Amino acid sequence: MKMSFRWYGPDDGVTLEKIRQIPNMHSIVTAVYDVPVGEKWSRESVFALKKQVEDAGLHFEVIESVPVHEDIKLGRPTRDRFIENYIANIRLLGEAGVKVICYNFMPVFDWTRTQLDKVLADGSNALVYYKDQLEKMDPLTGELSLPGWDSSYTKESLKEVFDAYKEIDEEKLWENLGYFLKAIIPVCEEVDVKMAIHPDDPPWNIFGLPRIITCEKNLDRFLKLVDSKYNGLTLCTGSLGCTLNNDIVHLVDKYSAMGRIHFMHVRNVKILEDGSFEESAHFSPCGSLDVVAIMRALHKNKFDGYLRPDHGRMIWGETGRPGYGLYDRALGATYVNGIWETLEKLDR
Ligand SMILES: [Mn+2]
Repeated sequence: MKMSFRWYGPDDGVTLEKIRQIPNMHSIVTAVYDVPVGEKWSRESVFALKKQVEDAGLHFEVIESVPVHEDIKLGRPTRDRFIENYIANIRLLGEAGVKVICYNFMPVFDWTRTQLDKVLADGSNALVYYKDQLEKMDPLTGELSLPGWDSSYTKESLKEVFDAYKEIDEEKLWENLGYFLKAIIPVCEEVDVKMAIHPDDPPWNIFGLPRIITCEKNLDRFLKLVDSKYNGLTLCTGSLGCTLNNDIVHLVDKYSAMGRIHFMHVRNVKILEDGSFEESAHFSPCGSLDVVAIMRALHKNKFDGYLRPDHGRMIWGETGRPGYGLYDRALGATYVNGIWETLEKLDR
């Protein structure tokens, strides 16, 4: 298990120096953030990023994300140009020593929450998804914008892309994902860069848009689209685990035994009675997931991929990017390190 931490680049208040001081920290998870979705990243930006990370004593081996242009998801005739750019980025990142690329295939929006600063009983605040709040949200008229969403959409362009998705059902989205994978995975095999798709978050259709990376049956189907270890998963426990329909420990065990998990996102969520959820501290009793059982499954299968503590709460008065403060994620990393060390020693 190689511990890693997401870093949003030089503008991130959580600096590389701070991240390095978390025990057992191995890799930085980052991206080039100033290039529009679908375009080629420059050699200068990628190698400057690599140098910064390595100068801080950390490895530059995981990219999250290289975003997939909407035309690829929609299967538009223009997709081939964007796939060519995507392949150029894979080759460039491979040259820079990157081992894993995380990406997702969610139409229009990345992860969705209904509130970013819900105050919990202990005075910390966290990201939450309340079904009743979601029903009142309309991205076409509201002012909704979440971190991680492509902020380049105007109201008109958002309406245009929503209209385009009226023609795309789940089967069509599968077809477009297959087309994309068949083009890129042979290149990944050639340059030794593993692709790791992030599950849809939350794992159900939202605002009428289809979502397919949601459950065991669909993960099986995904892995068979191109049956290569280079076509793998980012197993995000909080994304797949916010519904009781997914047995996270089983999924982690099954896919790590197959060698198809290249990147783990470990966080906890508390599932509420109506199917809403709140992000919680990593410690198992704080949420609905058994983090020890998740780590035990990885350990049993000799997981040697990357793992990062995913979203944390805001604690101790910290402010900053929702979900991506320093303190609670550092506590999460330390908690996971402790579980892993225990498993290693019990095994001897
Ligand atoms: Mn995640």
